[in-house]
Amino acid sequence: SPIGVFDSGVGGLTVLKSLMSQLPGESTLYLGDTARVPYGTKSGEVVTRYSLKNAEFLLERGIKVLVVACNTASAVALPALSAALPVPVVGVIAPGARAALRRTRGGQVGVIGTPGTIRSGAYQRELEAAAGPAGVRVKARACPLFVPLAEEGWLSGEVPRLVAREYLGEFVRGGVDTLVLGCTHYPLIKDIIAEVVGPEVALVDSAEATVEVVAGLLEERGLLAPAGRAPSHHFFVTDVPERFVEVGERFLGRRIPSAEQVDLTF
Ligand code: DGN
Repeated sequence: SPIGVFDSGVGGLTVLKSLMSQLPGESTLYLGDTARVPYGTKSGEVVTRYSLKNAEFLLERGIKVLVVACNTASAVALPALSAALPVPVVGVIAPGARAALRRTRGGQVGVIGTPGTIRSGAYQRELEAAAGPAGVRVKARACPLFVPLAEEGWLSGEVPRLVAREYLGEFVRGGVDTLVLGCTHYPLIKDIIAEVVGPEVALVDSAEATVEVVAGLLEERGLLAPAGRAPSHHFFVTDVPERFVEVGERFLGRRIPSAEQVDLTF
């Protein structure tokens, strides 16, 4: 059976991209809730309601594990999803936080994400809990303008550089040695972020860290796809598919042959 992945829209395709390269034998079902995007600026209550709906849709199609690719949904809805689902649920927050703790030298970790993710305090809590008595200093900042820049493909040049400087200049100078990219869209503007924060700051991609956790979980539970069968990848969206397919190809780094529009009624 396939791995289910959902996100508020195209962003989770960065997680799917890591998944397809780290676990090339696995089939996937991806749901982008494009009718209700963005999640990043909505309340936790609403994002949880949408997330449960998305999960139910994928579950009905026989997934063996659910990957919550959206940082905002992972930050606010993971307990509700884990309680409601009969299959393992993996979010992006805990893997990203743990990867940051493995990387940090001075225990000064920065987190950037949507307003919803940062406001929830989920990364901050996870980092502190996982650091234990060793301790960690966490600084968090919402960078909402990175989302439209990434979707517009505005990945280099003066405009994204200025935005990145505004968000991250002071922030990083305040003493951060490791920075968690806590939003699905940020891997696309990683180069600009790296340029602005400088080579002394390690960047942690939650998407990659998450797929490592998924791989470990599948192996541990004997759920890896049998070798020798060609994997399939299906895409579902809740709005018309045109923009998803066009923008999504940049996030996924390969063609999306088609996406099926589905109606998740409330
Ligand atoms: N997918 C969202 C996240 O990772 O938080 C970003 C897009 C959005 O809903 N604003």
